[in-house]
Amino acid sequence: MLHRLRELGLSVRVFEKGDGVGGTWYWNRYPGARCDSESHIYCYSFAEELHEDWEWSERYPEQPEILAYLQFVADRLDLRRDIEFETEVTSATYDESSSTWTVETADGERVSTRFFITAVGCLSKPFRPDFDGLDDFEGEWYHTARWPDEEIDFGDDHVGVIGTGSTGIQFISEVGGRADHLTVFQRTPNYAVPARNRPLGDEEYADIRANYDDIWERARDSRLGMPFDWEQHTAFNLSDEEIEEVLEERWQQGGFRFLHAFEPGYILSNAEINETISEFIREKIREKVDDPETAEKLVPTDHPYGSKRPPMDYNDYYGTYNRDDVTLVDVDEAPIEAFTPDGIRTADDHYDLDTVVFATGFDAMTGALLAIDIEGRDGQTLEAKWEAGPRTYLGLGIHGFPNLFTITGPQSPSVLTNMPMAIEQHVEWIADCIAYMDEQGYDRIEATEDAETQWVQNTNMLAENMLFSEAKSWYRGANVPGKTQVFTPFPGGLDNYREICDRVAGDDYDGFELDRVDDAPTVEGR
Ligand code: N01
Repeated sequence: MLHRLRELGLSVRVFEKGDGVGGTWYWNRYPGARCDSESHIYCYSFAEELHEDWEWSERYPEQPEILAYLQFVADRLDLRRDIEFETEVTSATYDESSSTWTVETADGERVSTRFFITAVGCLSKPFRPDFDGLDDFEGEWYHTARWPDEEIDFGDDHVGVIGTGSTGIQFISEVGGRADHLTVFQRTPNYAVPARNRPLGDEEYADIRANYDDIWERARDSRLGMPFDWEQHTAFNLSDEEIEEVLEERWQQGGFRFLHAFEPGYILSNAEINETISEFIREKIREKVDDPETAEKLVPTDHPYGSKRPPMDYNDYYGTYNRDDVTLVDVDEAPIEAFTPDGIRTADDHYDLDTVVFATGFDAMTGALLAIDIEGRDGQTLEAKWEAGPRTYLGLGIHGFPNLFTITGPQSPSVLTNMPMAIEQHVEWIADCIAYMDEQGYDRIEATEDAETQWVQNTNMLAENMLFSEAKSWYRGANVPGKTQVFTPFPGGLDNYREICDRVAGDDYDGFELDRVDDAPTVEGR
């Protein structure tokens, strides 16, 4: 966004809480952190020079490599000179008379700006359950999303992990065998599909480079922002054996290619085929875990495959439970009651622990936005407006909050896609919109109430027709006690969404109100 706005000749200041670039990949340094999107598409597509001078080493990039990539991009595009690091934005207030925002930082600095753009991420405010007794726990504890920048030696420790989402699964398979004992506190099992990570060979890489234009075109024009094909759109007319064959082939390919066995929207809306796929994975889990009782605890039955974000298995996750030094504790059956000075007490036992790792996720989608005290027109706060759940138009604009753009905001495809594709689409759309406003002499843009209401209804209706409502997921805010539960990302596909956004822009920003503020003081170049 910074790069594009500079290209438009605007003056831009970026505020960043961390002391370096990287966002998610700056904060999530836990052992095993890796991206589930394949590396060659988990990067920027807009500048060819970036592909030419960067080479990914593995099919899925590890956290240090992604962080190094983002540092490389920041240097190459000379971004750092406009970024204020270690600076937390605490509030942003819209002033109607001048049509400007005043952004305030924790240091007390106040900046006046014509446009206020948030790029705070969808999964950036960590969520930690409020367990009794944590203050009295005499061991060490960490949250995976605030991992220290140093190696932690678990060697002699009894380590406990709470959480078996994507993060927990990566951490558990990486640390199983590296600690004296690992105890996993699982509330809900998940469907982990083998990622099938491997180094990227020279020939394969040359092929990727030679075909990048085509790869990006297919990724942009896809539901999930990934350039993968499916042979059969649906499973209609296929026998059980043929379906099994397709699934087995995709299982061998691994990662998100498995989710492309059939068209992903179909998998997520057809309960019958979804159950066949879910059962296929359940059988794989049963095959991998030696102890049948442990296996059954690891088999998910409470939600359909894909109705929660599907995790990946990089390191024989299920095999980890065959080790003598790894124990699975079902805290759905016997919940965690409290921390004690020596460990964790559940409803039916006590576990002695030296270290506890919270892999308990995030206050997703809205948490980081609402952590900033945002006040729009007529003194309305975003927190008050979103009390019953987020309301946006396209996930880009909010009625009552003029000249605020939210990159990967609620009700945009964001987390249901390969994120860089969704981010780039938003960045391009916002930059084009600002350029259009300048060309036409507009000072202000605001989503209309009608357009916003229709968009929220549209998003909800699409989600209701899919299987998402059958899972207690962070997609719906169900992981944070007390949070309003509403499905938040746009589930209609990045391809369709892009078309809608292009049509809106082509129609003079249909659904937005644009106007001039005659007496507004000009804020030069902002
Ligand atoms: O968080 P989660 P995450 N007692 O919310 C458990 C992305 N990501 O950090 O399922 C006991 O998925 C909770 O249990 P339950 C990816 O989009 C991407 O793992 O609510 N347990 C669950 O098991 C992912 O989806 C990559 O019953 C409690 C876990 O904590 C998203 O980040 C890598 C509990 C939280 O799982 C979030 O993943 C990693 C309690 N009181 C993550 N409270 C990539 O590769 C919560 N839990 C790109």
